[in-house]
Parts: sequence; C-alpha cells; structure tokens
Amino acid sequence: MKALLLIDIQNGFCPGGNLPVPEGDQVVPVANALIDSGKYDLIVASQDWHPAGHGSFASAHPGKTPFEMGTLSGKPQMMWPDHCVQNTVDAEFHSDLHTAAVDFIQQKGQNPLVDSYSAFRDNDQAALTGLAAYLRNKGVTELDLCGLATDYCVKFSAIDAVEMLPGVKVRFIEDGSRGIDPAGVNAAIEEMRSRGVTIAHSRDVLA
Ligand code: VGL
Ligand code: ZN
Repeated sequence: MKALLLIDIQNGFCPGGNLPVPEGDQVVPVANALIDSGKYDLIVASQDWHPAGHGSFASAHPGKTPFEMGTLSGKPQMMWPDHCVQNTVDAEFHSDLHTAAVDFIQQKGQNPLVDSYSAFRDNDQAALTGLAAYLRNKGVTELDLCGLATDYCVKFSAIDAVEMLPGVKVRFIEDGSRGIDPAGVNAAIEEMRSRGVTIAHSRDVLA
C-alpha cells in the first residue's frame, strides 16, 4: 500500500503568498506528476489551517516582528507573518495542484496556543492530528512525501512518519519540495536521513 503525502502546497507558501517559500510554486508540477503517475494507492494532502490571531504569528505578540524568535506557551517559537488563516485564499491549495485526486486532507495548526509543523502532531507532541491512525488503518507500507517547506513542515512530518508508523518506508522527494532557508534545507535533509528517511527524486518514483 503506497501513499503520497503532499505537505502544505498552499498559496501562502508560494510566491505572492503571506509566507512565500522561494520557488514554492515549482513543487506543483512535480507533485502533479507524482499524483498522476498511477504509482500511489492513496493520496493525502496536509493543509496549514490557522485561526486568525494564531500564537505563531508575530502580529499576536506586541513588539515582535516576523522571523525573529519569540515564545509561545512558554516555549521558543519562530514568529511568522500571518499566514494560512482558515477560509482565506492564502490557505487554499495552489490552484494548479491536482486536488481532485486527493483522497484525504489533514488540516493542522488550529490550536492558537501551539504550532504544528508536522502533519501528524502538534510541536509539543501532545495532540495528534489523527493522520498516523488514518494511514495505519489504510494499511500503508510505503509513504512518499514532498511539499513546503522542506526545513519546517516537510522535515517534521517525515521524522514523525518514521517514528509513528513503525515498519513504513518513508521517502522524501527532494525535487518536489522547497525550503524557507537554504542552510536550513541542507540541515533538514541530513536530519531526515539520520532519522531513517530515504532521500529520493521524483524520477525514482516515475521510472
Ligand atoms: C510552515 C512555517 C509555519 C510550513 C507552516 O508549512 O512549513 N512553516 N507554518
Ligand atoms: Zn503555519
């Protein structure tokens, strides 16, 4: 049972969005090729889905500006620009993404008091989204993932997949992903590799 997990391929993380990832829109054709490949039994997409005023937003912390560190519920937290607010265009999937083929959408980041980079659980690792149970129930044995952003939501999702889905082969599709910070991307790839994630290219899937 092979599944594809598309991480946060939303307007907010593409050029013109509120938290644009450089070349973020370039993951869309790669994701579509994977979706249309016929190689997957199940396709899941995660969606960053914050309430207005979420605690990860710099705007919720007087005196803070985006991309500096702050605190949220007593823990260090990157201060982000307002992004992916529920029911706004910024939170919608990129309009070219082949969403009609998506079997299940996992929303995340709804709790204003904790951020959720991983599609599987909040950053404090307390609350689960339910995605691990969903994939387990479907009998998934191989999980490929890609999307935005490599150094945040993709990395944390890949590492959680290895940890929370024992026995499942987890692959990161490098060319179907882009990161916020170039140095962060290299570190993220090394961290994923060291945790048991296979680093792959879409051509490996499409071959
Ligand atoms: C993300 C920062 C804040 C991501 C989401 O999708 O990587 N990054 N929220
Ligand atoms: Zn977010």
